[in-house]
Amino acid sequence: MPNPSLRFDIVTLFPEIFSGYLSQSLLAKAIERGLIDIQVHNLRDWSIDPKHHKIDDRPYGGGPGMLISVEPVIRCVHDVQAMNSTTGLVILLTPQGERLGQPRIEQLAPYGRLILLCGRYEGFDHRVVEILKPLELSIGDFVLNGGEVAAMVVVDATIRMVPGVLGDEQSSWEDSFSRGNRMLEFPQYTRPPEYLGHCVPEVLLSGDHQKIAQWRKEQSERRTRERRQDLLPGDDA
Ligand code: 6GU
Repeated sequence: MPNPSLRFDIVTLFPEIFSGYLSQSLLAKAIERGLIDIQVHNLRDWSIDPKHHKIDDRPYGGGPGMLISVEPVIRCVHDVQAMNSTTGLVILLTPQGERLGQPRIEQLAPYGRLILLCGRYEGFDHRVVEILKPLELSIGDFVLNGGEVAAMVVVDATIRMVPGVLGDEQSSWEDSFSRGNRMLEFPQYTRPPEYLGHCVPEVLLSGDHQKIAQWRKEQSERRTRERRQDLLPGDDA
């Protein structure tokens, strides 16, 4: 099989978190068709402590919790990089990172290979950042127990950009935040035309495609105005 157009290497202390997600059909099909490849690596396998496979330690200067030590991470990333001919982009998932948005997602797929480092505990020894100079990403202004869920978010959003991953009938092209489009989606309806007194808007049953397009555009604009002022032009967020 030819090289996949996008390979992910996920470095984590909890590899089992990914198994359910990875067996989901869209992803499983894309992997089977050779479009993407996802390898999950247990950081504990790179511990420098042969006995207890310890990978964390207490922070200098005191404070609560434990930090992931620099040595296992550097050894792991170097070994993982050597598993494939492209070095790839190293991404560290951290609440201190750049807030992830669709423009950044669209830049990721062309790297061909993404190495995702998932933190736990109070984070990594800062020398991990100094040495690897990773792209640091956060998925929002809240705190997760670890980077695993954030890594799945990166994988899930990025594979949509790989040609062939989505079915013909689906397209990332028209996505709400795709390619400069910063509008919320209009509401959609399917059968039945009436349920518990709630009717499908008349215009959608009219068969008038021009009117339907106009209605959908108005709905998108209205929703965006009401819910997400920050997305509108002029509000440079
Ligand atoms: Cl990437 N990691 C953690 N631990 N918390 C987060 C996050 C990442 N993004 C938002 N909150």
